Amino acid sequence: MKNFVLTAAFAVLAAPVLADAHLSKGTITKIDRQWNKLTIDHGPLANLDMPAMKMVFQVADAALLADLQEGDEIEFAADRVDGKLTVVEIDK
Ligand SMILES: [Cu+2]
Repeated sequence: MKNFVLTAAFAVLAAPVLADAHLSKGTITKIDRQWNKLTIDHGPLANLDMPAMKMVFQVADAALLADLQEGDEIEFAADRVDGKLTVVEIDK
């Protein structure tokens, strides 16, 4: 029984970590709601083979910007969409 409880606790604690493995950390330094762009001071992006830097991203969907403010620390996923580096997911 004790083992079961420990295993269940591990599964609950580990699941969000594993689910977020594709996300990278960053701080929003500028929001351009007119053109759906974000400037993010970001950590390394493994999937894009990119080191940490500050840069502008296209945003896939304006709805992603709804709750954001400059200075927010986020976790996000970026990918190439039509040749442009684009934020496709944001987790605040
Ligand atoms: Cu970059």
